Amino acid sequence: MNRRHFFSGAATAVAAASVGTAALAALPEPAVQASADTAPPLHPPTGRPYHPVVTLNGWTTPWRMNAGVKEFHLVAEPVVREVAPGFVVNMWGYNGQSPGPTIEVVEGDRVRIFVTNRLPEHTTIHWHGQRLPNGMDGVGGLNQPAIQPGKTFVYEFVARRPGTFMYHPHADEMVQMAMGMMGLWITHPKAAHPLIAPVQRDYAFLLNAFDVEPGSMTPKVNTMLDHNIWCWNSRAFPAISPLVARQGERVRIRVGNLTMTNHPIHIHGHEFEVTGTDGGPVPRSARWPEVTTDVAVGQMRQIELIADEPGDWAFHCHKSHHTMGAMGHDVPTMIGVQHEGLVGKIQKIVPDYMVMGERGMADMGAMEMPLPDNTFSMMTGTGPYGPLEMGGMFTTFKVRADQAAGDYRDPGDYRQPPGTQAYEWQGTPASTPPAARTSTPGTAPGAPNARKPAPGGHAH
Ligand SMILES: [Cu+2]
Repeated sequence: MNRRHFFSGAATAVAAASVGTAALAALPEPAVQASADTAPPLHPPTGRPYHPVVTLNGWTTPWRMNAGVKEFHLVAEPVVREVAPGFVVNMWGYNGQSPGPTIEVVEGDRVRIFVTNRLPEHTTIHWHGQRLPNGMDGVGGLNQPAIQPGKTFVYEFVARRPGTFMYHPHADEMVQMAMGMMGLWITHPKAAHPLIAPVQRDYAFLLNAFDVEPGSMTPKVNTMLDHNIWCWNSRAFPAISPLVARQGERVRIRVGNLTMTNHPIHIHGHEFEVTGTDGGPVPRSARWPEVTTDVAVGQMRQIELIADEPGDWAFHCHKSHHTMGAMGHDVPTMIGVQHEGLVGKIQKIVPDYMVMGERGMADMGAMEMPLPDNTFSMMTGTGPYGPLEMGGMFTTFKVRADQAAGDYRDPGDYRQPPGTQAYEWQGTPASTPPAARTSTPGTAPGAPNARKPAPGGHAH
């Protein structure tokens, strides 16, 4: 089903049709999404009004209004997620995708969520950050029996406080989150709130990570730290949608971390404030300007900025190995190693062999090294001035004076006004010789104390 069809057809039909008594006794039809594209915002057809979020490479599920209760239906199931064009991964998710659909409600809404389990093992859903009755918190064994395959459970509570939340299993959770089970939950304020500013753009995404060996299609689920596919909403650069804004707009970006490590999220050209967490809005006295904010494991951060600088601005995780694709792992440092004559010999044995990193790794961004089936290259993406040498947790924040309000389409590459771009100096070339070495290896002060890593060990 394509997206436009989905939103003009099924969504409206589910939410707006007058639903008969028989239908109300039945489960709500689960809305399913086939596309990994960013869906347009879902303006609420019923219930209290709100300004909807845009989920990067995701979507918001419609609901059914049943006697004043917003009813949702999540189906936990195996899905095939396109992480990037040419790279699909067998994941577990909800309603056709990983992450599952974003749930958007309004403070004070009574919400009923039907959860059907179509996985081969039991599951539950925990509603991270919510105030709710203990029996609705979704920790298998502690708050409820697990939902067995084929069964449907019902969660029901009032969305008591506005904010940025997420949902994920609390049953075999290492495996189920490693397989991609998670989703966003946004509770909008019911009225003007002293700590929640109106914004013109409201973006949301989850940080997630997978361990997929190049050439394979299914994540390894027992990986503790050494993940190689770094994603925003199960999507990797250059396939992550850009965030776009009209110059002067106030923009909110909500980020939640369900990986096993922290991610310093960094934006170029603008400063922002953290205006909220999954614990609620941050008091004004506790806000300060930042250009990077660390999102630790299990945390959410809601940042806000004024998009007042036109351009295509990098927006990424600042851990540089998180902006690399799958091939970036286990590559030895070759800087300074002379390969002359070696390549031909190796190519007799390994025809596709290519030297990596003799002068640094930037060559990798431009070379077309043959890749195993079903992966994506280490450093990729091309801009108007060449390869970006990025992969993973990276996208762009595109600010334009002529972007129409509410238009989320990619405006294309930014054209810098003449005289505002770094340029090559055309004077006499520098002739200074390289600095002489002041020591030979092993003779520098402290050298005897330097230790080699243990054989087989490698750091990240
Ligand atoms: Cu990171």
